[in-house]
Amino acid sequence: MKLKARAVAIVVAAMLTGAGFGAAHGHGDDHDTAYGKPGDPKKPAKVVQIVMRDADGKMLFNPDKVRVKKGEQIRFMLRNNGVQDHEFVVGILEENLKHMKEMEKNPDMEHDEPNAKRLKPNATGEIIWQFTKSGTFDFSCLIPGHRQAGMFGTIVVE
Ligand SMILES: [Cu+2]
Repeated sequence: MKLKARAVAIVVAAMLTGAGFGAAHGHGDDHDTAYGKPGDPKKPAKVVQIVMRDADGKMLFNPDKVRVKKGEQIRFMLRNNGVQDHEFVVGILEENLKHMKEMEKNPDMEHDEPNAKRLKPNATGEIIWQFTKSGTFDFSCLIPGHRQAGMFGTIVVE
């Protein structure tokens, strides 16, 4: 029995290695992206609190600038202090802008993906993300009109 368990462990390890190898060649399905990958909730993470607000036609994230060390895992603790639904979507700027245009056609699109969270007023939520690549990335609320009203921020990974 012991031997069998060990054999299974080796197979699993081989599969994990295989997945990483696949990702490196651009066809992995483990959510590796140009801006990092979903974090592991069991591992330590730096907490970054982000508040969403809306008032007088303006919408914003506070803070709207976040600095991260390459390889660091971040636990974004999100709170919606506005009176409307808002969402937090981390990504590369071009993708977020493209996604924003798609949402203009489908405003009811809801996100619950490793890099995105939609919150009702007074709701809280969190996203754990590991930034594995250096660069400047975007976070936005992609609900139609919100980014244009000021709801975006920048993440600098170095
Ligand atoms: Cu919003």
